[in-house]
Amino acid sequence: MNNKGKMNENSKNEQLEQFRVRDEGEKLTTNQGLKVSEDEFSLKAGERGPTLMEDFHFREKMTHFDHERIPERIVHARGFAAHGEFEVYESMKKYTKAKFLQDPSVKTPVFVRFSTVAGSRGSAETVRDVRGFATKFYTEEGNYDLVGNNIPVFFIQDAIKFPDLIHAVKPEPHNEIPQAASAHDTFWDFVANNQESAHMVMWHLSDRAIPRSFRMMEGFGVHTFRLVNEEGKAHFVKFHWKPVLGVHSLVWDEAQKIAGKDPDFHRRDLWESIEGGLFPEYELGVQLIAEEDEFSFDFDVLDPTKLWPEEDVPVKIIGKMTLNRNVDNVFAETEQVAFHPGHVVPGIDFTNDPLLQGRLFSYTDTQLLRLGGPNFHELPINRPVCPFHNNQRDGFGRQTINVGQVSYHKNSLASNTPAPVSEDEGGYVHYQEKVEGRKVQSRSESFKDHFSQAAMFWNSMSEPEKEHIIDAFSFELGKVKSKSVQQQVVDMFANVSVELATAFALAIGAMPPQKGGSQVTKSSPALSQLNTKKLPNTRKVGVIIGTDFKGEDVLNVCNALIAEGIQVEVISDKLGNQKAFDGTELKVDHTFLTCDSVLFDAIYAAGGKGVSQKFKEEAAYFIQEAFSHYKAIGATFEGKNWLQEEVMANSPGVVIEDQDMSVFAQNFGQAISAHRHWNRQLVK
Ligand code: HDE
Repeated sequence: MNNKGKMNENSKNEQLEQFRVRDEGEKLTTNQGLKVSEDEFSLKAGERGPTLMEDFHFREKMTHFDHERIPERIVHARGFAAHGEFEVYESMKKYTKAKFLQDPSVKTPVFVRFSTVAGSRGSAETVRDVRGFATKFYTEEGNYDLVGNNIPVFFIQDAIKFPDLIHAVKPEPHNEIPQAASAHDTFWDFVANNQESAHMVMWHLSDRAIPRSFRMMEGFGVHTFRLVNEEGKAHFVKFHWKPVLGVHSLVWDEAQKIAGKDPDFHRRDLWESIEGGLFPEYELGVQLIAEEDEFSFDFDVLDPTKLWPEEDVPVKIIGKMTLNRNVDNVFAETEQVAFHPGHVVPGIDFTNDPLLQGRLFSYTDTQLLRLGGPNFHELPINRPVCPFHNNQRDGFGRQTINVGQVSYHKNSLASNTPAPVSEDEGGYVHYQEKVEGRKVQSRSESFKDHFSQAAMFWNSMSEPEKEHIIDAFSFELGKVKSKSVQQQVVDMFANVSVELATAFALAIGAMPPQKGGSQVTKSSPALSQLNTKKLPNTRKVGVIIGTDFKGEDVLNVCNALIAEGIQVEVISDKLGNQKAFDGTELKVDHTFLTCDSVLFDAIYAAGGKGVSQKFKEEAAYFIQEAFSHYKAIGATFEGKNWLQEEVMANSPGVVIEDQDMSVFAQNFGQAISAHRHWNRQLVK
C-alpha cells in the first residue's frame, strides 16, 4: 500500500494484496525459489535403500511442516474472523477527537474476530460460554482495538485474579476434562469463593451464552473508557455493538446437539452469510457519563462487574459496522491477528478500572509468546494502514528494512527524526487525570456490592428466560461432584433470588437456602431478549419434500419465503433432484443423514406422495425435534401426516394449511420471524 495515498474502506484490502500469493498454475519450487522435479519420492540410495540427508527439498518440506503450529491463545483460542467497514452516522466531535468518529463520509476498514473463551482451538462452537467480540479499526491515526465480549460485565474486578479464574474454568488439570465447559467442580468452586462473579454468572447461565449466531449477539467494551474531545474535556464511555438482526439464542439441548452435528456451526454461519452477500451488520452505541457525575450512581463506574442500565444511561447509536469479506487464509489473518485494549487513538483513553489496567499489560505479553517475538505488528493483518516510524529494531522475523545510520532518539545525524509531535499535530497525550493515594493492595468499598445487579438481571428476565436460567444452574451444578460446592453455590445465589436458588437446589438434591433474598426490585427491560428485534432475514428453513410433491404450490411457498429474506434448504431421503407430480424438479441440498433439525430455524414439511415408511419416520423425527426446540413448523399437503397433528395442530408457531399457499407462506414467515415460541406446551 502506498502510505501516502488517502485512506478509505479499501485501504486494508489494498495493503493485504501486496502479501497475497496465488499458487495455482505455478511451478513448484523450494523456499529458495529452486524448481523442484520430484515431490513424491525422497532421495534414496537405491529404490529400497536408506533416505539421504542430502535431500534438501525433503528436509525443508519436513522442517517447515514440523514448525507449523504456534501456541494457541490461552483464552479465546477458538475464533473466527471477517473483514468489513465502519462508518459513523454523525460527527462525535462534541465528545471525542478520534478521527474515525468525525466524518460520516469516511469508511474505516475493520477486522473482527469472534471467539469462545474456554475451549481449545478445535473445540465446538455452540458450547455455553462467553463470546469474544474483538474489533480492529484500521484508522488514519493508527489501529484502534475494541476488544470486547458479548456480555457487558466480567467475572472478576481485578486483573490479578484472571489466571485463577481461567485455571478454574479450563479443563481440570489432573484429567483434562471437561473441554469447553464450565459445568465442573473447579469453576463452581471458584464462583462460590469469589462472589464478585455473581452478576456475570447470571449472564453466563442465561441464553446470552448460547447465541444463535455471531450475527445475532451484542458486543460490549465492558470497561469504562474515556472519550476526550479537542478541548480536552472527557466523558466516561461504555461501548456497545447492537446487531441489526436482534439478539437471539439457541436452546440448551439444541446447542449441545449442534456441538456434535456441526462443531463449526458459528463459523459456517458467518462464512456462508458473507459469501452469500448477507452481510452481518452491527450498530455502534455509546453510553456517556460526564466526569462530574462519576459518583452519581449506585455503582462505581470503575467496577467491571457492573453495567449502566440503558434506561438510566441511554445508548446513543453513532455508527454502523458491516462485515463484507471473508479472510483468504485463516492462519495468516484470524490466527495471527493480535488485539490489545491498549491500541488506542487520540480521543480515546483509559480509566482506573483495575481489570482494564491489567489487560493493558497482558495482551502484548501474550503475543510475544504466541507470535514468537516483538515484530508481530509487521504481520500483514496487524499492520496499520497509516505510516509507522520509530527506533525499534531487530528481533525474530524482522521484515522492515530500516534504511540509514540512526536508530536512536534524540539525535542530530537525522535532524532528530523520527520526531515526536505535539498534540495539535496528532501526538497521543495521555489524559491528565489527577491521581492521589497511598500504595495499597485492597479494593474500594464501592466495589463490594456483588448481588444488586445480579438481582436486577434476574428481575429483568421474562418467564421463559428465568426457566432457562434455572435449568442451566440445574445442569451445571448437576455435573458438579462436590456436595459442598453445590451447597455453597445454592447459598450464594440465594442472595440474588431465593426462588432461583430453591429451584435449582431441589433439582440437584441440595438443601434449599435457609436465608437470603434480595431487596432489589429494579429491572432493566433492555436486558431481556424477549424485547429484541424480530426479523425473518437470513433465517434458515429446512424444507422436507418427497417424490410427487405439489410442485408449483411448494415452489411458490419457497419463493415467498425467499422474498422475505429467509434461506431455504431442501431435505429429502436422497441427494440429486426431487420430482414433483407436475414434473417440476427441486435440487435436494441435504439428506436426513447429512443434516439435522437442530441446524435450522424452522422446518417445513412440504409433502410428497411417494415416500416410504422410513422417510415418514425420519421426517417426523425432524419435526418433533424442531417442535421441542420451540421452532416454527409449517406443514402442507402430505407433510401434515408427518407431524403429530393432534399434539401440534393448535400450538403456537405451528402453521398447517393446504388451501391457500400465499396465506400459508405469510403466516409461516411470521412464525419464523418470532424466533422461538416459548408459550408452546411441550409433549413430555
Ligand atoms: Fe482478554 N485476553 N483478558 N478479556 N480477551 C486475551 O490475548 C486478559 C477480558 C478478550 O480474538 C488474550 O491475544 C486478562 C475482558 C477477547 O484475538 C490475553 C483479562 C474482555 C480476546 C487476555 C482479560 C476480554 C481476549 C489471549 C483480565 C472483554 C480475544 C490471547 C484482566 C472486555 C481476542 C490474546 C482475539 C484475549 C488477557 C479479560 C476480551 C491472555 C489478563 C474483560 C475478545 O492477553
